Amino acid sequence: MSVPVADPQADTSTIPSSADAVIVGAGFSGMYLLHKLRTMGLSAVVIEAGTDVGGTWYWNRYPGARVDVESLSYSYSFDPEMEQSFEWQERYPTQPEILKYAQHVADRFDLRKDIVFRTRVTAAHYDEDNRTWQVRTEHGDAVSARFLIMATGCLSSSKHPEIPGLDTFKGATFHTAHWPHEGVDFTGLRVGLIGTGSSGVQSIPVIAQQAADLTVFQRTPAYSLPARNRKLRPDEIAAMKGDYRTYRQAQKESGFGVPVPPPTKSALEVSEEERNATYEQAWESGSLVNLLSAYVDVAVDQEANDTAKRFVHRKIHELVPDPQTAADLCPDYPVGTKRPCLDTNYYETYNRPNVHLVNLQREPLVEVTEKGVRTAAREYEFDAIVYATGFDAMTGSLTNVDIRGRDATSLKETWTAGPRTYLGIGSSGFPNLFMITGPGSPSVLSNMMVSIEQHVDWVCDAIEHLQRQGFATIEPTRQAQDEWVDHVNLIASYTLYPKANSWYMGANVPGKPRVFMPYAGGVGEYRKKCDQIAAKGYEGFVLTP
Ligand code: NA7
Repeated sequence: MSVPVADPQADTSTIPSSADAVIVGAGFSGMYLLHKLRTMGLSAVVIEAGTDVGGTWYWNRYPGARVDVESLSYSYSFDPEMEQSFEWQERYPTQPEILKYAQHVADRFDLRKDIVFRTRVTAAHYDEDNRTWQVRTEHGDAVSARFLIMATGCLSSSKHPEIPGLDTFKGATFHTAHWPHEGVDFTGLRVGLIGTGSSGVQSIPVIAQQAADLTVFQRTPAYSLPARNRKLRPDEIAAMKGDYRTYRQAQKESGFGVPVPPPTKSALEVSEEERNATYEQAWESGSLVNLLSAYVDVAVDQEANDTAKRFVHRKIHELVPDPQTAADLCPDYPVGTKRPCLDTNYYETYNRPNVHLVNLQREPLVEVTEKGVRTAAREYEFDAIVYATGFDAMTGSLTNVDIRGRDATSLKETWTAGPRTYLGIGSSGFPNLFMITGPGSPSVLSNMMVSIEQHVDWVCDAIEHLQRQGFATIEPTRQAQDEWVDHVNLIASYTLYPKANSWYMGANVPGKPRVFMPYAGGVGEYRKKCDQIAAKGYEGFVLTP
């Protein structure tokens, strides 16, 4: 695997022996946490594996990487002055533009002086006598803190395909989530690419333009909409900046953290003509939320969802004239139940003579060989292989750290049948441990910036409450946690989400329990619940003096 290259510009600090809070991860969650805790007068240290800030946007540098939420929406709202002064260039910003934004935030608040880079946290054990977390790093450093805040992101523990021979290949290999900082030149190369989630869908069209030949190995096709990306117009920037507060409020109250007019009709109560016109509008708009929110029942009713599915299938067949390739690209699970993608020329790329699609459902992967990839049908020879095989999502970055709470209880062992949290923020048995956008919260089903800010604000308010009222610890009760897990499952059971083998369900990682991990009740409703719980003196949590 390629190893990330050190960034000479990144500053590093030495790790203190103690702090009020240890924050793990310097992505958008960790950065805002650090800023906020500092303003509350607390000492905090952030420990980060990368060489600079940015989290997801630091690591995922693959060609074509972009966010699928619009830039003016996918940004912090906590600093109105920064909101006005930062100038986004594109509707859907590229990874370099988002990273530039993260670096701008780090500079503006002088964050790096409290971030220890190039350091992975390996363990965090709760010391009951001293009511502190003892945090250890891969370099053998130790820091003790009253609060441990995991700002580790939902998609940061990457995975490879579970097939033999990964190390035998003699050519170059790359994982989309660990892309070399200096980029990769595929000119003249025969490239194999495994995986067709967002990372595959975004990188395939770009790699196809460079490589002599690109073979894509697809286990499950993605639903993808054209992003219709473009430069932002001065008038739309001015309109947003002229009334940002109203928009931010609407984000907070919305379902996905992206305000859209709520649907009023069922997909089944309108004529086919009207329905197709609505879907066409969503397709042309370049917005995933517009498709998923086109009708009240797209996400919850199979028959309604089938109408959207047929529409996208028809689009794929229009874009890809070869009937077998088009058929192979058509997903059979309900629209939206695996994370849909936004693309630029994805389906059209399969019309290029140098691009080939291998449907692994017909021709399963067998192994990686010295020369390339062997399927049940034949061996394919490559100069380079790209793994766009995704992540051990939502729980991987938490369970990879040896977190032990009261009575040395291991978080990983406690979660063997699936993650157990209260609100996706805390877990019973782990006092003063907070997770930002943890399993059981809307997180990956939403505009992450909206969910991150909500969690950081809520956690910091909780910490302030402890300080003011003289409490030492906060921890969810077992009962509140059990009820929340049941509630998360119940909401998911009303939807079509459990019908797909998605990473939302843990289905992409062999042996991982099949549990729908995010909270599907919407960010607005979720926020209300969190606020009510805080207003009732942190109902469902035990606060100890
Ligand atoms: P995803 O969406 O998890 O996609 C990973 C892809 O890799 C997906 O097509 C997987 O097929 C495929 N994969 C994973 N393991 C294997 C094996 N063993 N064999 C063959 N194919 C495999 O990750 P991304 O990085 O693309 O995107 C993650 C999120 O980032 C995305 O949803 C956005 O929210 C942003 P599968 O579907 O599991 O059958």
